[in-house]
Amino acid sequence: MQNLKDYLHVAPEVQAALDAGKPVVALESTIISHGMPYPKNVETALHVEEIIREHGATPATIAIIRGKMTVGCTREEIEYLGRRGLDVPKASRRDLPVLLARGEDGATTVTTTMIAASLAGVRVFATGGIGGVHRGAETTMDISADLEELAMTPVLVVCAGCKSILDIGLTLEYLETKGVPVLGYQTSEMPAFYTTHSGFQVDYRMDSPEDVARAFKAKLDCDLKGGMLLTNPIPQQYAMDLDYINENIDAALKECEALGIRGKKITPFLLDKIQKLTGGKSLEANIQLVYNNVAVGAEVAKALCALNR
Ligand code: PSU
Ligand code: MN
Repeated sequence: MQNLKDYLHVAPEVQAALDAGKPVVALESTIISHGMPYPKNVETALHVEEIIREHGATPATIAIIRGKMTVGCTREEIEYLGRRGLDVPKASRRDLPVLLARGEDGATTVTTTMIAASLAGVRVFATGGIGGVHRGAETTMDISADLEELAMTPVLVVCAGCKSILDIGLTLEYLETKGVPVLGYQTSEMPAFYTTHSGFQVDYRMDSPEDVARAFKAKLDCDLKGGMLLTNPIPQQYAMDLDYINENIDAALKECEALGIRGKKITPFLLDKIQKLTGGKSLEANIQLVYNNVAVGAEVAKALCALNR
């Protein structure tokens, strides 16, 4: 891939860590520009990087900056992405070629963060929640590109499961079809983002970062293609009441439908609506679960590096 450097910029600190075989954790930018309001989004993104450093790994926040997939955004770039918010285009796989060719900016979703991480050689990525099969997808066909990316790109994604804005059961069926292992971190139940409870089982319970790293290494060693999903439940003290959050999710879904919102706008609309309906309580839970995920991500990245030594 001779011309790749025209489109990919890896920050010197991140490249140095990779060259030295040290742990790096990728982070997405749609959560900054489209997932949380300013200035909480910037505060959270910067604190997330600190947590990763405290755990002895190097953070790599990923975004498209002036036509380059940037692996390791600067503090100024994070501030810019957060301040511009929804004006930064949400960039999924289908958006990537045009944004790169035009030299534009883009907030990377789970999909494009996995693509850029993989091109740079970063194997572990931590975030809040992934996209999935939407409720009613049997008629709308609204299935996030995140699931296809997990099927083809070799990155381990740490998340808190998926929100019940999605059909969790169908999301798990889709991942099974695509051969994506769904692991639970110290749990056998798939977490549902704001709650530890979803009523669905994960494929395998993992008890330690080493356990996860060994399974992911086996996948890479056998060139099985695609990623893995490690679901990590929100810490109990920050978990929300199941009925309360589900009522608000249902209200947000009804409003989305009534307003006729379509396509890539659906997920950001629902996230924002839920935050407004819960008076910021869900935002606090969201922030805390991200902190928890990046800490686990850093530990898994360390364990993976130790195996490759
Ligand atoms: N779910 C969340 N927070 C998020 C997202 C999803 O709880 O910020 C973002 C992620 O970037 C994810 C994207 O990759 O939304 C999925 O969008 P869509 O459903 O349009 O594929
Ligand atoms: Mn969609």
